[in-house]
Amino acid sequence: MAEKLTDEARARALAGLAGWTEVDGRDAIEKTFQFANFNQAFGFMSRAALKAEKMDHHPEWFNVYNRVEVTLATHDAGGVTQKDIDLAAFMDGLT
Ligand code: H2B
Repeated sequence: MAEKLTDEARARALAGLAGWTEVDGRDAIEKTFQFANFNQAFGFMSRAALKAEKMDHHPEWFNVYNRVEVTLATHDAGGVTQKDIDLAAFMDGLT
């Protein structure tokens, strides 16, 4: 099972990811993606969903029209692991 990152390792990983921040009161990271329209937002979600399924690692997310709010944590580990960092980087690469 993936191991929870230490505070230091998580901070270091976040420093290399644009726009991702720690969630208040929870060991998780979050980012809000903004797109031109729903079509773009849903295309992003579709591509991310295929990757998530392949990784067996799934996002928590909320979509309204052109906005996608994403929270990443590894539920089995109770916090942020390298899997979350990898999925975050993949999502950034889609934009
Ligand atoms: N996604 C996330 N974000 N965290 C998990 O711990 C997790 C998951 N576990 N997707 C997977 C599925 C697990 O429940 C299945 C049984 O492999």
